[in-house]
Amino acid sequence: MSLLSSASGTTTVRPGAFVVWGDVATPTTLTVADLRAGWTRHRAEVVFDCATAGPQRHVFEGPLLREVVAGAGPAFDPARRKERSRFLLAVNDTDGHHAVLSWAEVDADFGDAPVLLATRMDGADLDAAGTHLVVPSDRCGARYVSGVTGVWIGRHRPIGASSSEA
Ligand SMILES: Nc1nc2c(c(=O)[nH]1)N[C@H]1C(S)=C(S)[C@@H](COP(=O)(O)O)O[C@H]1N2
Ligand SMILES: [Mo]
Repeated sequence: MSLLSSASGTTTVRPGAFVVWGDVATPTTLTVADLRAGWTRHRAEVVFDCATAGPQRHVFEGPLLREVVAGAGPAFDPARRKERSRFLLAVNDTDGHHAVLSWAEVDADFGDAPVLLATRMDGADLDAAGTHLVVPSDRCGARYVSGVTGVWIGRHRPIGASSSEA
């Protein structure tokens, strides 16, 4: 309960930490140190365009978003591709910036995008600032959410779906 209220912004997640929540077996609070210790680190040299500031170049290191989210136990059968393709991800900071992705975008059987939750940016650790969403396939920088405090995963619930389907 407190995890959910933290992630939705009604209480404060402690500095540098974020909550993985939504349709998961185990809502989990993680720090950048947890990300460093718990998953294989990947590296991404990226250039993205900011509508106001122009091209930005950064080097990020950190685990794959999909592996971190998988650790919380998303409520799908990992063997069923059609079931996984219904899931959405939403990543937010504390100040109202947020970005939505589809699970299929990052799933190895679908888009396989190497989206990271960075522990380092340009050689500096992000423990104090919080993890940074890295979407190397994006041309625009808007989904490079810095200071992430929440990662939500949930199933799309179509209008009119019965409760057993929802
Ligand atoms: N938390 C947060 N992250 C954010 C934004 C924001 O407003 N808040 N803006 C995004 C946009 S529009 C861009 S272009 C990049 C800019 O990244 P940089 O200036 O740090 O290179 O950050 C992205 N991440
Ligand atoms: Mo931007």
